[in-house]
Amino acid sequence: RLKMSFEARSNHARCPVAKRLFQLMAVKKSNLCIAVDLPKVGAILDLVMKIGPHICVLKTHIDVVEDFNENFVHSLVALAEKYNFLIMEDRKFADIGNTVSMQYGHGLYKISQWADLVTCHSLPGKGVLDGLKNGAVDYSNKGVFLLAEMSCRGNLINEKYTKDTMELAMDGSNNDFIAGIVCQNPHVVTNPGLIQLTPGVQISNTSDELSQQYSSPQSAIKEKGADIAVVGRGVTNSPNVAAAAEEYRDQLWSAYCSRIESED
Ligand code: UP6
Repeated sequence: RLKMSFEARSNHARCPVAKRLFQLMAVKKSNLCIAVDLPKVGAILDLVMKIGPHICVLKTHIDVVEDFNENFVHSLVALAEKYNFLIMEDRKFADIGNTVSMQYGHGLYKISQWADLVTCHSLPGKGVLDGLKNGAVDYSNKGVFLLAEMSCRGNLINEKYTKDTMELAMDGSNNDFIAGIVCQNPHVVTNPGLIQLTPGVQISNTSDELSQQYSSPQSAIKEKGADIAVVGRGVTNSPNVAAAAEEYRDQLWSAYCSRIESED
């Protein structure tokens, strides 16, 4: 997987959204996902207009938005079409099927109506995925990223949990819905059709005060095996977000090119 191009890997994807994302990444030459963890819709939309040209995925935490309204998600979807990126709501679903079905399709946010991708903990087992499928109007154009590992220091995930998560992801009844895996190590994802998403990437810091741990763009792609790197505050706290997004995009894309081209 690590030496294959995104174009070639798109043929291995079982989930239609993963196939679309591989192709989008190859065409746009971007493997940058930006996390827009900001509280106001105006600031989010303003940021997205600046970073849109550089990203393959925009990652949201819709429940940190203070002035949420439906027009906001319509604007986000319009920007996703204009700049050609996918929207991932990082909800980290982790409950019984019936509950996640409601959380995904209903409530204030109606996530399934606007997010192409969502994140999900594997902790509850297969039921959480059945619940998500149930909460989507048509799950054939939706995808899930399962968390097999986390970036924060002291997290309770162990090797068995990671391995069992991969078994869940590869299960024949789910693999058309699993777009990828959130993890931190290069050996977790072996199937070339799955996309490795790796958060905890920053150029100027190695940690924050709340246990987050960072690696550099190069290390995320070449040592940790990320296909897509998630950058949050590294871009959003920058005085020039467009320039910062471009810098991360260039570094991440060169690291991917060198990974697939190198001899080792
Ligand atoms: N995230 C992590 N680590 C994980 C999973 N998800 O940091 O293991 C998410 C956070 C945040 C983003 O919820 O939205 O990735 C990282 O943001 P940062 O770059 O500002 O630390």
